[in-house]
Amino acid sequence: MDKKKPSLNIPDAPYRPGDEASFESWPWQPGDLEMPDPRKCGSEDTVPHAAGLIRVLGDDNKASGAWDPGLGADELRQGLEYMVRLRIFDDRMMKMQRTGKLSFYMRSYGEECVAIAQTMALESQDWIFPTYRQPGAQFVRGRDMVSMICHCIGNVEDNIKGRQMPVHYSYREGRFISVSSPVGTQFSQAVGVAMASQYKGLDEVTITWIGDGASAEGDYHYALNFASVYKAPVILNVVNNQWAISTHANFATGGGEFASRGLPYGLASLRVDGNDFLALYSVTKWARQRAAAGAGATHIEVLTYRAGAHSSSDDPSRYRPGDEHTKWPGGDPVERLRDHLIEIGEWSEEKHTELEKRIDEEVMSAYKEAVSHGDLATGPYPSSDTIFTEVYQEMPWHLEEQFNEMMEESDG
Ligand SMILES: Cc1ncc(C[n+]2csc(CCOP(=O)(O)OP(=O)(O)O)c2C)c(N)n1
Ligand SMILES: [Mg+2]
Repeated sequence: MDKKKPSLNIPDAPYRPGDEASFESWPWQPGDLEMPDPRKCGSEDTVPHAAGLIRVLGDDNKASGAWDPGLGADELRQGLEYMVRLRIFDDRMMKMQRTGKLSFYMRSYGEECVAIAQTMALESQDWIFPTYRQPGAQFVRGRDMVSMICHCIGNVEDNIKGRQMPVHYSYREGRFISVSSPVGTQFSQAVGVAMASQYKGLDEVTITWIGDGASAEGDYHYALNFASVYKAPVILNVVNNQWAISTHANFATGGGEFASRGLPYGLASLRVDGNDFLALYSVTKWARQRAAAGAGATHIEVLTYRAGAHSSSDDPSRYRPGDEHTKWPGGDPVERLRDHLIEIGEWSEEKHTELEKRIDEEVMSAYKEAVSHGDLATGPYPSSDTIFTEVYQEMPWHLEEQFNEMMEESDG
């Protein structure tokens, strides 16, 4: 008898180096998707939104449709400025990494819109549970660039005293929770905090993000289940940027469908163009209204493309076509908002060039100030006694024992 050959479905990336990438099968035009009443709608009312794509900015750079948030020019220019700041900051920091000034770096290239538009749509008391790909939320919450660079260097002014890898920021004043290196953990923690806010009757909403790859972790499913059971005021975003280092998004779901995974959990679920500032702002505002009204969580697939390398340690030309990001139908988020502002007569190429120049100077002067507190090669670094402090409010006995031992050794 012939032995049946074993087989298993092993998903693969649609394109590999040398292939011609094409994304034509996606529904790219701003659709006619309705905006349901956020306070009343259930998961069943969002079936078309999970299957479709919410888009406001069309290829003609005009805004249209029910999801147009109607933002004023000042807010749009502010959003553009934050995005340009993040892009230039990232470029400069990557150069610093390449010249040995930082040990490691991760850019948000192509995804600048995500954290910035979404954080702008929130209230200042709302909690942020980010990944390393949402540092831009800190600009919206007012974090000083010098302090961000001090963290990336790990010098004496690093607010977390060298405990974390660069880009794994903590920013208490902005309610920006420490980025966790084990991916996915923030998703279920965010739901817990949202449950606490609801229990205490506070007007606070929590937002969190997870990558397409990390959504294959259990934390994602625990989060969706708890969010659904307790109707937690939380906004659960899956940033589908097509890649998890060299692993294609198809590996996480078997076919690249993320938004609809919220539906069987009974969660309102939407897919949004993650390179469209207006659409992202709008869905987040909608989800916040929903959460604040006690209608529960919203699950959002943020559809985008990781245009850069995963990190300073990665070389994407090894596993995907080198020009794949230029084929992405969502285009570039910064250029799309810039072109929309120009289209409505509220911006110009000259103003944009001036803005880039001003921000570049700002980043360079912030870098100079940051290294005055210590650089990677020569320090000064945070003192070694800080190993024992600041994690626990009161030092537990076993740490106290080790601390005393260290002090005795340094005395002797
Ligand atoms: C639990 C865990 N597994 C593996 C890693 C190594 N790792 C870091 S980032 C990453 C890819 C994550 O991809 P994705 O979730 O799609 O997020 P993206 O980087 O695309 O934003 C992996 C595997 C980790 N940090 N934590
Ligand atoms: Mg990813």
